[in-house]
Amino acid sequence: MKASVATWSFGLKAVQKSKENLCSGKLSLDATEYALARVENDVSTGVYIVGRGGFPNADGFLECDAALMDGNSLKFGAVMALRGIATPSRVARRVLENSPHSILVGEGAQQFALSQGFTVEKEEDLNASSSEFVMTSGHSDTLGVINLDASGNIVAGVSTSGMPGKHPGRVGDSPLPGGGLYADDRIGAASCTGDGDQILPFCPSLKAVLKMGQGMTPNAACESVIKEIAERIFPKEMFEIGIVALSVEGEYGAAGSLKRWRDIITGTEYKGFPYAVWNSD
Ligand code: SD4
Repeated sequence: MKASVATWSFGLKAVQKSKENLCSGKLSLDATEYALARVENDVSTGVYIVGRGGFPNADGFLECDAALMDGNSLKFGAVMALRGIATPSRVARRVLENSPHSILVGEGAQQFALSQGFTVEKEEDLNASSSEFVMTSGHSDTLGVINLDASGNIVAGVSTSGMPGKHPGRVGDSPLPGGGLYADDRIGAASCTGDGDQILPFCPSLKAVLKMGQGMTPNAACESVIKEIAERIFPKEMFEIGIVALSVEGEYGAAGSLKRWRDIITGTEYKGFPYAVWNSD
């Protein structure tokens, strides 16, 4: 069984890319990196969501977080608050494979990227699509991708520019193991998106994988994670969170809260958390 799942509707491009690569025999790690990078650097439509053209921070700089986790080796590679690089997921892959460390941040992450042959781009070239467009069209800004290849290897990856106007150096849940992503070849993988400052202490991706390990379907595991958060924060207001999961059998599922800050700002009705999926069945 081969399968691919991604967060939000723009994740469809990542799933299509993953399908192409998984069907041509690529392994999950490659397929996940290529899918993330395709969306990060998507020149086909002129609309960018993550990576190039993501939301600037409070100082007007694009500062990206990205991570990959391999469910077979349990190796983890992440870059956080990385400036000047349009495809942070590619740097995260290099951290996973070519660095003795798992996480590199800020200047250190950029220094590492340079040592790996990446080019630091000018800020103007990284503001390729107007954040205004992204805000008003209701696009979300975190891509989570999970891929399962024919050998049974499952990999999760994420890429985000984080919260728009964030404090320089701020990191959310997305590039943290157990937070924005988790993968284990014995069970499956999960990835989540939403309000990272609120999400972070709940470790939703780890919890979803553990629940699948206890026998829940991916859908039931995702719903259970969201319900537990809702119960735990009651009577405070629920925050924005969406989670996708894929088992090593290729079964998928997702759940989300019925709240999205962009819709509140723009006065749009939110119809639920969209995600994209493909499997070879
Ligand atoms: C963050 N979780 O940095 C990300 C933002 C996000 O859709 O997922 N937006 O907090």
